[in-house]
Amino acid sequence: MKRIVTVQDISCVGKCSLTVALPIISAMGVETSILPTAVLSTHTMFSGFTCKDLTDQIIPIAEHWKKENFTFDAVYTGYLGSFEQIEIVSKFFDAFKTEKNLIIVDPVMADNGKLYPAFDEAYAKENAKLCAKADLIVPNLTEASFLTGMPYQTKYDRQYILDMLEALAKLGPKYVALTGVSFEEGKIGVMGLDTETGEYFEYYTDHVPVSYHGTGDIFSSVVVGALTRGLRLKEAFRIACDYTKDTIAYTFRTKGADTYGVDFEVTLPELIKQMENGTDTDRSCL
Ligand code: PXL
Repeated sequence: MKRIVTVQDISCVGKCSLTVALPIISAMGVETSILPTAVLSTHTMFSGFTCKDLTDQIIPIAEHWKKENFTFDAVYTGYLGSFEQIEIVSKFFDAFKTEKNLIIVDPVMADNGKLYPAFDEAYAKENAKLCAKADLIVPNLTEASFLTGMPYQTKYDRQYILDMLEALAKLGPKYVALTGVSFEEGKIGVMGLDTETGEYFEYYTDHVPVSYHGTGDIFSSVVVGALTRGLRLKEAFRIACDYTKDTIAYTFRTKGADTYGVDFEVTLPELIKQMENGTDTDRSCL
């Protein structure tokens, strides 16, 4: 069985970060080790949340894992709490990168044109350095604009997205994928670039016009699970787009709009069925 490690916070209530990555990637048939970077009572969209920072635990945990000779088929990072944490996670990448494994960075820090409350521009710049070490990055449009310095636009054409992908590629990752891309009313999806071959890929689904917390983490977790199971890049993003859209649609149908989180637990069986095509082979070519 393949094994990944995901490095992000645990928000005890509020479906995001580790409380979605762990069940989703496990359900996809991949052992999911975790490295919690902080324990929060809830995610930061609730007021009055508590937070215990665990930055000082990252290096001792990594040293123990090294002694035990643990290796990971992928290292996946999401929400990281501080500038200092990014520097330490960057060292963690150096320690656990192998020739075959994938480093996947979801540079979680912003949405809808704005940084999340805990972050500033200096944090965004440091995040760009982490992206440089990744094999694949999956920013949304807002995060991509903070990473590249390109203006954030809500109305854009294909050239703007191509330019954004080129600018992200210049940061250094092998593959870049922009999420939340929409060229057509009622459709939304992902557009990506393999910087080595110059090939683009894209996939769109119907746009359910509602926003829930944690759906970016669900999307990235599915991409990580699918790639680790040996699926190709395009296929992994198709499955992630469909699963995220179906889960949002189900939640909207049964609960209506709120900002809490989606009922991904209900749609997991469908995702598991999609994984029947997983090959579990090493990815010689994405
Ligand atoms: O879903 C991203 C996320 C993860 N973890 C924490 C957050 C957020 C987004 O706000 O606050 C703690």
